[in-house]
Amino acid sequence: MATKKKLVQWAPAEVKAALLEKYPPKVARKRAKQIMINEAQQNETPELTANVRTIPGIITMRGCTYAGCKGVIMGPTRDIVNLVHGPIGCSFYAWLTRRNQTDPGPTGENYMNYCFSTDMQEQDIIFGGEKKLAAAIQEAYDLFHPKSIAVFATCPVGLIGDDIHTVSKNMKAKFGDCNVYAFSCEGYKGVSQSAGHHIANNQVFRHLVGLNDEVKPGRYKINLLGEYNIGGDGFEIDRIFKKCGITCISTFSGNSTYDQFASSHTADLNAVMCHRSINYVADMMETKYGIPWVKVNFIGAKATAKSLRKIAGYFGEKELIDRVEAVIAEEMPEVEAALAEITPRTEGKTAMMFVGGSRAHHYKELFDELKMKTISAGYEFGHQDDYEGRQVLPNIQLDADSRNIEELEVEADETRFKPRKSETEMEALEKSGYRFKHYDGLAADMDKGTLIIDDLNQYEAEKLVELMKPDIFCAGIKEKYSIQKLGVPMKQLHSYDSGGPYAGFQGAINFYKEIDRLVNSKVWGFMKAPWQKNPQLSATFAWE
Ligand code: CFM
Repeated sequence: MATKKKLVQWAPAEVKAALLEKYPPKVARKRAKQIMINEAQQNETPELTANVRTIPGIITMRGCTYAGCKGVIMGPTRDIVNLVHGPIGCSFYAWLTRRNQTDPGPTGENYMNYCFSTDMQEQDIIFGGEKKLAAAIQEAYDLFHPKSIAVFATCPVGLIGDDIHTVSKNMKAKFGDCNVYAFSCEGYKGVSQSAGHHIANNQVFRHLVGLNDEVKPGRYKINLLGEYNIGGDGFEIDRIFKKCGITCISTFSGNSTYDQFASSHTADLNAVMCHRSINYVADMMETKYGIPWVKVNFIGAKATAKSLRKIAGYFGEKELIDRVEAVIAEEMPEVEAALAEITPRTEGKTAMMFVGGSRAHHYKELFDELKMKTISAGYEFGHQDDYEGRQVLPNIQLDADSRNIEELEVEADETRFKPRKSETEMEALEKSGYRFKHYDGLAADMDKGTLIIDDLNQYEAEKLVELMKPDIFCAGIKEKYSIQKLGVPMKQLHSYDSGGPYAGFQGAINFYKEIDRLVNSKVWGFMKAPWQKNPQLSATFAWE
């Protein structure tokens, strides 16, 4: 293992067969549908099975529905009290571990440092926890007088049937000046955290979006959807927006506030970064308020430039287009200088990425810039459209697990629906190659013959590393040490270990340096002790 060859020869079909070899036939058949040898670019019908239950007994990389709702979507919002109704562990483990950063701003209102929980006990499970929940909401209100309190259900809450929505509604009516609402995001509600995103999107749309009609200053107003300010990514993107003269009304939900959500319907474009977690809100805002959405990606210097141009192109005004070009021209030399220094050391090296529902795709940009090859990638909980593009959406078969998650029925708002562009303007943009409501997915960007694997598990991860010997493996904390023990450096792409930001221009430079450090470190060659490599010890007596 420790002897690293430059180019490992492997045939994708053989690797796939080797991954499935140990499984019982039924499991192997199921898993085979989630392992795709990439040649399916631009398909109409999905080739890869995704967003289905993990087979019991398999140690998945996934998280739960509660994690997707409380941790992912609502977690980074600083001035909403996030109160978890459940046993203390659910709250504690969802507290600050994701490294979403916050700047409390001039008001200083920031509840991120607190861990709010009803701390359910056995007696609450037996006798019901609604009274305890009401008391906890009251206590949080008395202590902090927040504008808003969000309540999150954990597994036992759903099992015993506490009516968190009625409790929240009653408390909201009682307070009069605090918006209280709840999320039925029990951990078991869906097959992964993805269901939690959908539940969060629905409730944010229902209870927050559109509450503040006040028009904010700014000429080019957008929302940045699906950016969570991990390791300060959002701060770097904000810096660039400011420089370009783009006003970000609201971020869903990195370093966000209650008022940002409430005002988000006043923006003129939704720029969607993480398609998986937030496409629901983008679609609903378009239907209700007439705000179009486009996919963007601020991971990778070239991708950042492309996304900025996309935003400028939408507004179509020379002033903005020129300014964006000037910013790109100003930022790129430092990026190029870093690449010129680093790429001779990274060129030709190989990477694997198994992350969430969008990063495995976004980060490929950065590896491309480093001239590294992504030989295998996949999502923990992406849907088929995240892999193969939104054109497969009409052909995705909805199973009972997906139907279990509420779909909001949205109509155009009678007074506030306002198309941001005329039909002819939209057509002209589309004709010039501009694509709204579109995402190509991961497969389109992966080379032919690479392996795309959904819901990779512990066993397959190790097997894959053993067979394909990548120079770096990217995933999360659960994978980190088992991979490193195989002598391959492992970079966390969820929390960034202790690094970041990796978004935007400055972030790209940070990433190049970090990857250079990891793939060129000699330490990985010392993973085996001398006696493991050569078990025959020989010695001589001192007097010989
Ligand atoms: Fe979107 Fe995310 Fe991701 Fe995600 Fe996540 Fe995350 Fe992720 Mo971890 S919202 S899908 S649920 S980009 S927490 S910031 S890194 S798995 S790839």
